[in-house]
Amino acid sequence: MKITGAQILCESLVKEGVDVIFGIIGASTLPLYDIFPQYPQLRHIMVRHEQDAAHAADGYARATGKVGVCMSTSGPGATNLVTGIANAHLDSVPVVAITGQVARPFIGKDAFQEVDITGITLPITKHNYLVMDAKELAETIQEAFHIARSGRPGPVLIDIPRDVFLDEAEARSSTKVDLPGYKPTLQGHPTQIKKAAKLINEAHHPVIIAGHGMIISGAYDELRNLAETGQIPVITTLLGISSFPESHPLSFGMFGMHGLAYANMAVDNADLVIAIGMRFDDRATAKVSDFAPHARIIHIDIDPAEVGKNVRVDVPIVGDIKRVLESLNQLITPAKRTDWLDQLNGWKEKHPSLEIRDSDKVIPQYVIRQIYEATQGEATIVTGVGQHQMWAAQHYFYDKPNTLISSGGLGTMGFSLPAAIGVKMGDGDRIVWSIDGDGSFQMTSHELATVAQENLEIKMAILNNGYLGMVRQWQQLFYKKQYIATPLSGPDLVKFADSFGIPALRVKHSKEVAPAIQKAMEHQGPFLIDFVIEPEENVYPMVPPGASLAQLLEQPAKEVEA
Ligand SMILES: Cc1ncc(C[n+]2csc(CCOP(=O)(O)OP(=O)(O)O)c2C)c(N)n1
Ligand SMILES: [Mg+2]
Repeated sequence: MKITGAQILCESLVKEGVDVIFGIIGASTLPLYDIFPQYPQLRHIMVRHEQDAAHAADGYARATGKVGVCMSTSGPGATNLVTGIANAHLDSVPVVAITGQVARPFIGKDAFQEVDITGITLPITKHNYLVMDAKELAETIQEAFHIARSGRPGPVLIDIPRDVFLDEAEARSSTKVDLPGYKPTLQGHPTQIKKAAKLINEAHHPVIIAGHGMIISGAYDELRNLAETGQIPVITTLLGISSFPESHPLSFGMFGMHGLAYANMAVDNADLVIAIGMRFDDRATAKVSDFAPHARIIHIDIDPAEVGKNVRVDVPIVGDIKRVLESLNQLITPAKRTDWLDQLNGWKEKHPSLEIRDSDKVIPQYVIRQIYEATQGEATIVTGVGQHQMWAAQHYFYDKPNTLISSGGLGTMGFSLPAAIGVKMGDGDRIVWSIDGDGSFQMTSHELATVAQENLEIKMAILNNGYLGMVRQWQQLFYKKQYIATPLSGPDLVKFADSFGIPALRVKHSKEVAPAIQKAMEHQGPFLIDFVIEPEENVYPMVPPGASLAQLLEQPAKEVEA
């Protein structure tokens, strides 16, 4: 039986288990939107900018492990998606982006709202398609979802000309996607796993570095098993946070440019690094030639392209982390490693990194800690990019799996609010706190309209320092304190939220912090708190650009308030 391209698309989406689509309509997608009422399983959430549709799909995917879907019209709608697609690409998030294209006869004519979106997104998608025949739609969509979610996940874009939505064809799909040339390796090579086990069993000072891949693979139990059997300290990347409970005695927090002192020291002094599902990003390794100078390196990752890309690796293992660790764990001999753990705990005592000073003023680290106390670590934290992101990573303690959602690779300001919408839409049971900077918030704050429209119970904490704070910090430390283009004004956030019908509070004193958080939690529905924080507070520790992990700056005494 023949049906229209638009129907084929909707049926295929339903088949793939899609329940939410984030998007904005336009001329090229009109024929598609027109039949949405026939598919009540597909809930369309209208956002206020296509970038946010992509971030919402990204947040949805990270929270659920399913593929997130975003949609736009041709031309500006499609180009607006680009930042969100790039964000998903750099953080390996399964997103399918569907763009309308001008009708086939107009392609290549610089038609109204025509852009070559497959050309534009080629380097920032795992794969993309321009579907020129309705007959190919069903199979293409099936393939796209398969590619997005399998192996190392990532975004896939499908560009569909307007008239393809209207053409009729049979909805032909296959029982199983079989793509020659795309067969992700899932099982690690047994010889490599044996070599790795030998190195681990013989190591005196091993550390595990857990990255985002650990969360994507859901290998929480396997990680814990490896760490506990071998008594190996666990350190995470930014996106590896919440892969291992931070209250566990073997947890030593995040390392990297704003890593905790003892985590950086552990990596710097290790004789073996077991890097799992991480890609040695420069914000993590710091000066790459000095990274873990005394260590052999085992690298476990599903993407062979990551092996040896940034650092030399002694034992690469390509495969799905969960499966690799299952095999590896069988070969690990129980160990104590008391001296090494004592040394790490000694560094932790000497360089606490997470102490918060007393003050009547609103100290951002204190705000984060109070949100942690009030939510008892049960919340999912979704951040923007900047200082507040680092404070949220450092000062909230993540014990529950997959509870920090943040833009790591691309560092996209504006990510928090739309991603939080996606998280809440994907998993309504989550307690969602968007922790945002005033600058990041202003990039996508129009999404308050979506939050209000869907009455999404998202709590928003804006750490308002009146600055593009992270950049101001660099100006202070490395550009002679010339604050050029970083002081930031903005709307009265309480009035602004109120204009969307969202209740809000402003907090200017330390004693108001906890009651405001309580109030936000007691309120059913969205709530915003404008925390007017110390404007020139800095994020420490910090590894200056070009320095090694060991050369980190800790909070200088003179910056600590008298
Ligand atoms: C889209 C985008 N533009 C610019 C930057 C560069 N940048 C990184 S952090 C930052 C400041 C962020 O300010 P804010 O959101 O207020 O956070 P704060 O650092 O003050 O906590 C800027 C401009 C970026 N990461 N993303
Ligand atoms: Mg700011």
